[in-house]
Amino acid sequence: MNTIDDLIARPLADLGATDTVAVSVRFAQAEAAFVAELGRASKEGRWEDIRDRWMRPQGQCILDRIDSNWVQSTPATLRQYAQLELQRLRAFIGIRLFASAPLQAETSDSVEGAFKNLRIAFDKEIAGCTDATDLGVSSIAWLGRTSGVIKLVGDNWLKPAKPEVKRAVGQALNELKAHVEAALESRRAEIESAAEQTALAREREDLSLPGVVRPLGSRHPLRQTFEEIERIFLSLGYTVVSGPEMETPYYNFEALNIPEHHPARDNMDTFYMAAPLGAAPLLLRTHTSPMQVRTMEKQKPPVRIIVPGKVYRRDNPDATHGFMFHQIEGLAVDTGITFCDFKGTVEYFVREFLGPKVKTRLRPSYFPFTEPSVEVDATCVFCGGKGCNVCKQSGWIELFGAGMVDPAVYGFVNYDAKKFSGFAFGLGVERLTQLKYNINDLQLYFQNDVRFLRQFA
Ligand code: FA5
Repeated sequence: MNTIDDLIARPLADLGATDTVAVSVRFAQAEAAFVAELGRASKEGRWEDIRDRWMRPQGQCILDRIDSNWVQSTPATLRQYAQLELQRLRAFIGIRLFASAPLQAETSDSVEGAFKNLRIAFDKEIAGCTDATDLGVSSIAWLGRTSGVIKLVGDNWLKPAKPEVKRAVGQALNELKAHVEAALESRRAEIESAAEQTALAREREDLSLPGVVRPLGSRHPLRQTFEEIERIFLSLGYTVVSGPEMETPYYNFEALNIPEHHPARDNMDTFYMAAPLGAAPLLLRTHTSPMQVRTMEKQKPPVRIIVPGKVYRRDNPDATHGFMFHQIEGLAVDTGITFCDFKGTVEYFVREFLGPKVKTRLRPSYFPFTEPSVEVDATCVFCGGKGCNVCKQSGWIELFGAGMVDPAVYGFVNYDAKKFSGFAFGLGVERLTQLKYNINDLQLYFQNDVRFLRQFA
């Protein structure tokens, strides 16, 4: 292993010290060598040998050789740094030699003066500490158990002190130790809080950065149709009500003038629930019309309601059929409601929903609960009425079924059929949405393919 004399004989660059870290390592080696030598020499009572070897004579001592061999030969870029390291080493060695020399103090005043020098040296050193590593080094240098300055002072000043100053030395040493400990602690707190502030400043949120873009969902096309239809009828003074999807045959059929074995049940034959013995059977409602009866049972005219909701039928799924689909029922009952009111309402709705150019026509039809009954057709939205594949060249598209409420239905809800009249309609939400957006397959609504759904965002 190289001795310190070998080391300082060679320029720093030869020792591989070509950056600040490597330079610091070499100075730390020199410091460690000094501490070891001083420790050995002090035990043998020859601390002066170390002083003479490291600090005197001028030009020959180790510190001066370090200056000429290491600092002066260092390239300009690193020289200033090496100079600072040397300065630090000088202070380190100086203070230890000072603490190793016997205390020349006859009075308490001179004791105080000696300790004041130590305190000044310590305060200067601690003020130069900029991080936790510096603090650690200073802490060991002053409080270290084997060669810290406080230990040296205890060994070299207190132990051999003359009786008349011993007490003063002991007290001053205690004060110095307390000062060193307190100052190290408060400097540590300062450095930690400064580091925290810096970290906080670094981590502060940059509000100018673009945010995280989260894909937004959109309303399902059927929901959009619901909302559009509700908007139109709310503007006409209708209210929105909802009813049960599980119905009794009475509300789904009988009260709507569709008795058992009536052929009109055939195309609605549906999903029945197994009912407990004696309980009324239940079925999944096949249309929203039961809510006509349920509403009129509860409410005297005037009635103006729409009923959006799910319905179920035993239909095979295809491009225009589902076994579950949506309807919006409409019902208006009051005194003096005529077929003209019905026609005006239907025309207004179709124009609002499909656009002002669309014309409507009424075709005779049949529903057991309306009389007369009609199918409402609109001029084809795809060809404008000229005839195309969608409208099978007819120029017309079937929209929904409707009619004037059959007086037989009023009989089930105790309305006076001579006094009140009204109309009802049942819109198929999937079909109306198909027409509005030119969707060729009803099954697309329920397949959850975002490529389809995104088109309605
Ligand atoms: C009825 O359900 C009557 N309750 C409508 C009504 C109400 C008439 C009030 C008079 C007064 P219909 O079975 O035609 O009628 O069905 C109404 C609409 O539901 C149809 O025009 C169609 O748009 C839609 N629809 C019927 N079956 C299906 C199905 N399987 N899939 C999707 N839509 C359907």
